[in-house]
Amino acid sequence: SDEWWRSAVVYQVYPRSFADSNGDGIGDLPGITAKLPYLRDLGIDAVWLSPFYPSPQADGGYDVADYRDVHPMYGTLTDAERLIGTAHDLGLRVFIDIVPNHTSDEHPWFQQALAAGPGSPERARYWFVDSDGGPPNNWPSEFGGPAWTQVPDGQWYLHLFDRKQPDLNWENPEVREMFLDTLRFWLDRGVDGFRIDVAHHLIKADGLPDFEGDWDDYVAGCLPTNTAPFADQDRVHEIYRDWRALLDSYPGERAMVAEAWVTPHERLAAYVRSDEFQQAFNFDFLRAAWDATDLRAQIAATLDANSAVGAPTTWVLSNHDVIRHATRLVRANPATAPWVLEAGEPTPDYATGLRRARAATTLMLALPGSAYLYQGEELGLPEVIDLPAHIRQDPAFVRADGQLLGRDGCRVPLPWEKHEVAFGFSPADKSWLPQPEVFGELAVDQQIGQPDSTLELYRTLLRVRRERELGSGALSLVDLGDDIVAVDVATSIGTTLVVVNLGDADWPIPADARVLVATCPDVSDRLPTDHAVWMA
Ligand code: GLO
Repeated sequence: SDEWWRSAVVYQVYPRSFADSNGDGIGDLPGITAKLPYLRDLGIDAVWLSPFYPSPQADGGYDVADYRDVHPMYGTLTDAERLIGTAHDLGLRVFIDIVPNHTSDEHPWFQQALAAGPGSPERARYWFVDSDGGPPNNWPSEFGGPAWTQVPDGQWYLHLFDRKQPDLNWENPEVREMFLDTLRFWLDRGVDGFRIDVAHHLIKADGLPDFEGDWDDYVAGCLPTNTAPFADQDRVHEIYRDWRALLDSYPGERAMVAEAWVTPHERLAAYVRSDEFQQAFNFDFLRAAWDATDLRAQIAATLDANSAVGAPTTWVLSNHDVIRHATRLVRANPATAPWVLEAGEPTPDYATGLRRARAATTLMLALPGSAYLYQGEELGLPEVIDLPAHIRQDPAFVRADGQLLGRDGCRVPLPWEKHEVAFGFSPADKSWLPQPEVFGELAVDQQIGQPDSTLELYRTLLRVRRERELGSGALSLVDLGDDIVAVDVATSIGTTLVVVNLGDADWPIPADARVLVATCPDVSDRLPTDHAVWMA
C-alpha cells in the first residue's frame, strides 16, 4: 500500500460557490467537472466536495435530507458519477462530505418521528426527551440559544447545531446501519475518501448531564473537549473502527478524515490510530495569531502528538467555516473565536493580509504531512465583509442576531474571468451572493501566467513540494531568531530550509543559499517583513 493520503494536498470545493454551469447563479456539479483541469494544473492530489445532497439548505447543505442523492440544483447522481470519473481520468482523487451527527428536520426519518409520537421506534433514532419547565439540560447550540427545541406534544429534541439539524441517536443500531449503507453506496460509486463532519459529537454521555464548563473556554479550545458531555466521548471510536473496516474491504486505499474540534492534541491523536481515521484536521493554524512564538509552538506540539501514533499531520489555513486567512491574519482582535468576525470590527488591511497569507501558505506547504486548501485561497481572496444582512444565510449570523457576521463572507462565488458577467462564475449575470469589485482583479484569468500572482505562487509551491518530496520529509525547527519561523525539511532529494519573517526588520539571506521559491520577486540578499522563502 502506498498510503497516498499521508502527503496529499486536498482542495476543498464548496459546490454552491465554485462554478455554475446552468445560469441559475448557484454552482453545480457539471460546473465543478468542467473546472477539474484547472485543479489538476494547480497541482493538487484530491478534491473534497462539501455536501451536495438534497437539503433545505438551512446550513449550507450540512442539513441533509437524503444521503444518497444529489440536490437538483447541483445536478443528478449521473453528474456525480461523471465528476468522479473525470477526476480519476485526470489523476485526482475525490473526497465527499458525510454528516452523521444530525440529519435535516426534513429527512424522512425526522418527519416520521414527529408523526409517530413519544415512545415510538421512530423517535428513538433521535434524542427526544420529556421535560417539564424548560429544556432537559443546559447544553447550548453552536449557533446560539439552547440545544433543545420543544415539539407540540411536549417532548424536546436535541440539536447541537440549528433547530433544523436534529441530532441522531448513535446508540440506535438502525442509525449505525443507515450510515454503513450510505458509505457503501458512495464507495461503490468510486469515491476515494470521506470527510466526516463534527466527528467528535456523535456519542453523548449517559444520562445527558449538564455541561459544567465555561462555554467560551470550550469554544476557544482551552478545555479538554471531553469535559463536555456532548463531545469527544470515548465510545465514539467504536463507530469509526466499524467504518474503517468497511473502507479497508474496498480496493484502492479509501481514506477518511475527521473534522474533530478536539483538544488537547493527545486526544485528537486518538482518532488517527491505525484502525480508525487516516487523518484528522489539525486546526491549530486557524487559532494561531500572526506571531512567531505561537506558530513555532503549534508546529512542535502537533508533530509531537502525531509522531506518537505514527499518523500524518494535517495542516489547514482556511475552510468554509472560518474567515479567509488573507483577512484573518491581520485581524485586530485575533483572541476572539477565529471563525467569525464581529459586527463593527474594523476592516483589516488587505495588502498586509495578503502578504501574510502568502507567507503562511508558503510555510504550510513545506510542512510534512497532508495540506488542505480551500477554494479561492489560491487567488488570495479576502473575506467579504460588507454583505447585506438580508442576504446572509448562515445560521451563525441569523441566530446571533447579526452580532457575528457568520460564515457567508468566505463562501462568495469564485471569480474566473474579469470581463465576464458574474466574473465568469455563471453564464448568466447571477451569483447567489454578490461578488465585490476586487474579485475582478483577483480572477483566475488575471493571475494565470503572471509570475508574481498568488495563483502562480501556489502552482510553484505545489510543483516544488512534489519535486522535493516535502510532504514526506523529516522536519525540524531551526532557531534563527525570535521573530523568525524557520524549519528544515530533509528528504532523499536534500534539505530545504524554509524561513518566514514575522519581524519588523529584513532578514539577511545567506550568500550561499539557493532560493527555490519566495513570496516576493527580489530576494537575492534579504527577506522583508511578512515574507517567506524556500532555500536549498
Ligand atoms: C463545521 C461544519 C459546518 C457545519 C456544522 C454542522 O463544523 O463544517 O459547516 O455547520 O458542522 O454540520
